[in-house]
Amino acid sequence: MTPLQKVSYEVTTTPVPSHLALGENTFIEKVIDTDLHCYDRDNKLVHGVFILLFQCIRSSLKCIKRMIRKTFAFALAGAAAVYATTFDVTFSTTSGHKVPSTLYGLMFEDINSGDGGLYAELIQNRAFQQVTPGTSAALTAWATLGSASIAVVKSSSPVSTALPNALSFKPTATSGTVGFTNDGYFGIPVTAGWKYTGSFFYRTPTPPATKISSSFTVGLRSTSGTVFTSTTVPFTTSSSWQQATFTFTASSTQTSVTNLFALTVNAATIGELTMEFTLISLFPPTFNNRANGMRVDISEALLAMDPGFFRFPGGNNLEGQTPAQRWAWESTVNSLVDRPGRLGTWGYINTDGLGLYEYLQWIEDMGMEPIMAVFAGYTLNGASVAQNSLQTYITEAINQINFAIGDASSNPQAAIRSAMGHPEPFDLTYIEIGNEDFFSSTTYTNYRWSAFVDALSAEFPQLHYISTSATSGSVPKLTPAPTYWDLHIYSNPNFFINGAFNFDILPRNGLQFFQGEYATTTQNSGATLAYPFIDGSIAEAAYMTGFDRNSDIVFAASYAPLLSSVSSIQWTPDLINFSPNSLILSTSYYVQKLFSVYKGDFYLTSTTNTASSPVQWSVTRDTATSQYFLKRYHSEHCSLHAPIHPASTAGTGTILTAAPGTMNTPTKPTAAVPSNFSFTAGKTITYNAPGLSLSVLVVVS
Ligand code: LX5
Repeated sequence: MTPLQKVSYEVTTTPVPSHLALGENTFIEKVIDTDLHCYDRDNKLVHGVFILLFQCIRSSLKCIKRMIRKTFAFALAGAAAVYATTFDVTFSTTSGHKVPSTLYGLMFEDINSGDGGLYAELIQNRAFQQVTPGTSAALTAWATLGSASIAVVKSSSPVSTALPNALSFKPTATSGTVGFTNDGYFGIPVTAGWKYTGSFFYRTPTPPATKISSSFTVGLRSTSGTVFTSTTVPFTTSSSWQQATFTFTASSTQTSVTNLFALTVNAATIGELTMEFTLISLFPPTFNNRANGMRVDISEALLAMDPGFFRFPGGNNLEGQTPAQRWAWESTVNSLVDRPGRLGTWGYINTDGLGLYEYLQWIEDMGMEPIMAVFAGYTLNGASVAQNSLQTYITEAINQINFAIGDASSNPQAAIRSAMGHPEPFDLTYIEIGNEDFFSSTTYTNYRWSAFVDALSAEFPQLHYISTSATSGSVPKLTPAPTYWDLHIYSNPNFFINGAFNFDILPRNGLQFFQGEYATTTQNSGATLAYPFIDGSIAEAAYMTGFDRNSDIVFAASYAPLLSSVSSIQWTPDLINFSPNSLILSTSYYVQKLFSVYKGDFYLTSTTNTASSPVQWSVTRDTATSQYFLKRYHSEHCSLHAPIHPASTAGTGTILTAAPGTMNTPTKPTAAVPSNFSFTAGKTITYNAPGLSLSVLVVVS
């Protein structure tokens, strides 16, 4: 007979979980018997989601000592009063299914989050891409310093075909410091010890007969003129473009980010000479010290989530409003002077400095698996590319994939990758064909899906192709029949609580699902959210137990959108909001992180795992560390009574809890953050959790 472990949960009047107390040991290895119940103040059984981690660590040689780690995550909503609650959960420690390493990951597109965000470039509008010369909009972020004039012009001799515009600069005095400034993407951080790396192109359209040799000064300063750091860059007048490079290091940290990058010159040295500048760039230290790289703090916050995959580059930003405005990989590679930029879907210009190469290199550095989307002939104006015009885009997709994984010695697209610094192919398994093609299901069904997949499969039979034309597990018929489907849902807390079993009821018929986008975007009342709030985040936790439980058919899931500036916002809420020098990690961020870090690699069958159960929960195990997880949502204070065998000696835990409505915001970025605790364990755990909380309890025995 299969041995069982009994885990029960009892109500207490303790509003904050502070410890685990020990009780009777009913664990008899291999199978754990749990039966989860939670009652509201009227003593009615209510819905719940619950995370439980067990960890068994075998001794290094003879496996004579088994350690059991238990992790319980509670999502409890409710007021301060506490009412009778008991949880009993039953699960096997042997039967179940594997949890894919890709289960929890990230979905990214530039939605106020690439330029000025993940992509570490500090200078906004650095190359005057896609602007109309002569307009004030073309000068976004730029201003004169001293007696000078600036304007964006179409250069008579542009630095490249891709960058036709330049900043025309002319002193209007013959002495004094003159120049121009850039105020960055809503500020520029000045941080002690940071070495900034910069460069710019310049020329003198009509150079003087006698060459002038002088120097520019570049640096960071306050708006009132206090220079924090600077250096000089020598120059000579020439009608040809020259590139200057420089570095400077900040010796102080400025609390304010209202700082300026300034390029100045002594007017006495050049008089009223007109000069042109473009691709004026400044980077702080980047993640993994990559040139043209990513912001360190954002990368590290994402890395802390232990993400398994990275879906990019959209989302809507893949599609564009028209085919001409689509994300086209070729425009995002090679040198930065070869990238024209584009008007992105979200209403501002993408520099495409964060291009295909930069995505793939960073994904590799982060240890994630790419889920790379290709444009599939549908745009946000509702139009589909005609069947007889589709080949261009199919070829483009093949080339995009070859850029990532082709043989650099024989494939021209792969050779670009190699020249950019990565001769070896990147890892790539998943290709997403389009985005949200349920909006254009007829053309997707009639010809687009088959045209892309037939052609791509012929070239790359080893890859998996993800369809985007379904909104639920009730998938439409496509030829060839897809195995992989990307589903998106944005809703309110009730939806996510009630939807925790959405995947349980799907047939096991070989289909694999990707919850490529989901988030609580409104309150149950319909009111919109500026930031994720704890009620929604805990509801997402409820939904995510369904991912654990159904990870035999859910191979990946990602909250969306991932990132947004606090100063320029198209979409709320977002998982992480950032300013130039800070991050606001939302309550949903912490939920995502806890699920991902504790996802395990094997789901264990549990008895309450049915759609009719009022309690939502799942149990998984990590084989390497022999960790076991159980997840739970509930709307009242609850306590946990968990017998363990063999007896535990000690445990650690993490809890995220806050009053209903709590959000992490720029003014209160840490209103709700997880806290860690430790406890003494033994034969039984008793754990008291407050309402609206998510806890992870770890016991080793
Ligand atoms: C959603 C769906 C924001 C986006 C789309 C993504 O995360 O770009 O894939 O936008 S929506 O709902 O307006 O279509």
